[in-house]
Amino acid sequence: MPRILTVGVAQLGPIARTENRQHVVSRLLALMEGAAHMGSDLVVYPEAALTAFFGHWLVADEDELDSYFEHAMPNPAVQPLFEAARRLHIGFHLGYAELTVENGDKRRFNTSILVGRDGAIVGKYRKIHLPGYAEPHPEAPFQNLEKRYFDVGNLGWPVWEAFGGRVGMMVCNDRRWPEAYRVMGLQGVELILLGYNTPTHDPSMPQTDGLGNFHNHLVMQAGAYQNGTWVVAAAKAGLEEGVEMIGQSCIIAPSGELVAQCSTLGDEVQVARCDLDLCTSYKENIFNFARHRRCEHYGLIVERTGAGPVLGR
Ligand code: ING
Repeated sequence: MPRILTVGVAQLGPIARTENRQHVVSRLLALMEGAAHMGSDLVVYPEAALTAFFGHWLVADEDELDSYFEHAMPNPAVQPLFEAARRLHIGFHLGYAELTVENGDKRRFNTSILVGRDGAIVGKYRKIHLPGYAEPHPEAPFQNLEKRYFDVGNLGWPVWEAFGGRVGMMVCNDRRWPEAYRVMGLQGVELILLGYNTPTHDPSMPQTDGLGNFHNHLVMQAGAYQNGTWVVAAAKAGLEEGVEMIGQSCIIAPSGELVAQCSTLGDEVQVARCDLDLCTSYKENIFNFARHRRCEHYGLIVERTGAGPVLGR
């Protein structure tokens, strides 16, 4: 029985900092309806899909900062998404800012969840690679204050049995780091879901202006191919609160080929039939970790470079 999953990548255009959750959720519902109309079993939303990407500016007031976070998931504002998932029998991936209390302390994470076709939460991931800095850079045209607003994710990169395959998640900057794919690849992942908010300009590396879209697809196509997995990536795109962000949301096959891509900078859904069994030939042949990956010989290189522990030992 072929394991074919029809997946919708749901790109969002800008969300204004004054846009309320109800209006954003209505946009997400329209995308979910569209994806369901095209036969999707699963729809993938971006990182920070409920609010403007507030990491791009300084929020000095703690109450205002907390207003960008979800204090529970689900909650009344997003409940219509969970109900629609049940009604349409479609699962979804959602990125959002998570505020929780652990051992009496407020913790803040850049989080994503995977929700099944029955509307129940299957799994949660908290972003590990937080780009940017904790103190504002006044000279920059916009900020990236993720190190100020979020704690480093503390859930690792789990892989869940879901939707007939092995599904994992990462968030935005994680996609630039091969370890993120490999930790899930070592768990047999077949479908990686992610969202991103990526400015076209990186103030720290102006020489990469014009390369944003290339680097975006480069890292995900490589990660997909080198780990024999599908990758579905949804952008928050367009000019959001003065920051121009890339689009090009896409669905990438285990071959590394782009099989679907958004072509606007607004709310747009594209769908592809993802045959999860296409992963198997890559995992059993060219990227057969057990047969070809010789971790025991990596140590010398690691010791010479002083790099961290080698995965898989
Ligand atoms: N954003 C960006 C990303 O990794 C960035 C940070 C911007 C990196 C521009 C490189 C260039 O796509 C988030 N939210 O991680």
